[in-house]
Amino acid sequence: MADNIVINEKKHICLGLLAHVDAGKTTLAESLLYLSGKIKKPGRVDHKDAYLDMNSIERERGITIFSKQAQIDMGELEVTLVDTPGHVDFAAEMERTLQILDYAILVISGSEGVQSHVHTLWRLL
Ligand SMILES: Nc1nc2c(ncn2[C@@H]2O[C@H](COP(=O)(O)OP(=O)(O)O)[C@@H](O)[C@H]2O)c(=O)[nH]1
Ligand SMILES: [Mg+2]
Repeated sequence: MADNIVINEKKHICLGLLAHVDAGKTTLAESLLYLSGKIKKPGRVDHKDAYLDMNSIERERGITIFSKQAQIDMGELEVTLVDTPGHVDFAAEMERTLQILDYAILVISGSEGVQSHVHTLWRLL
């Protein structure tokens, strides 16, 4: 994909999380933010305190509606992490992020397997 941008001599990448709704994108984002030291306590979608599901409607419904980003410092690497909505109703919001991603993680639910929306996401990527 696009050349990576160098900011302050650090490599910078834009990393997107994509998946069918409820596969675990926001939960994975929460873990990455916690393990990198960005947040002190891991929140949970079902406890309505996930860092990136900050909108009141998102917290109430337990789903991501808006794409959102967080900055993670990983030593030599600066990562802009982008969480996206997996619900088909909000697909336009997810597609909006594709043009700025250097890399993407396509999350597959271990219990649900490869769902139809995963094929669509794979083709889009
Ligand atoms: N058992 C289990 N539940 C998970 C896991 N990852 C996410 N969940 C649960 O699955 C639901 C949806 O997760 P969420 O991160 O909101 O998925 P998203 O829609 O892809 O952002 C939440 O209730 C999570 O607590 C996992 O690895 N194991
Ligand atoms: Mg989510």
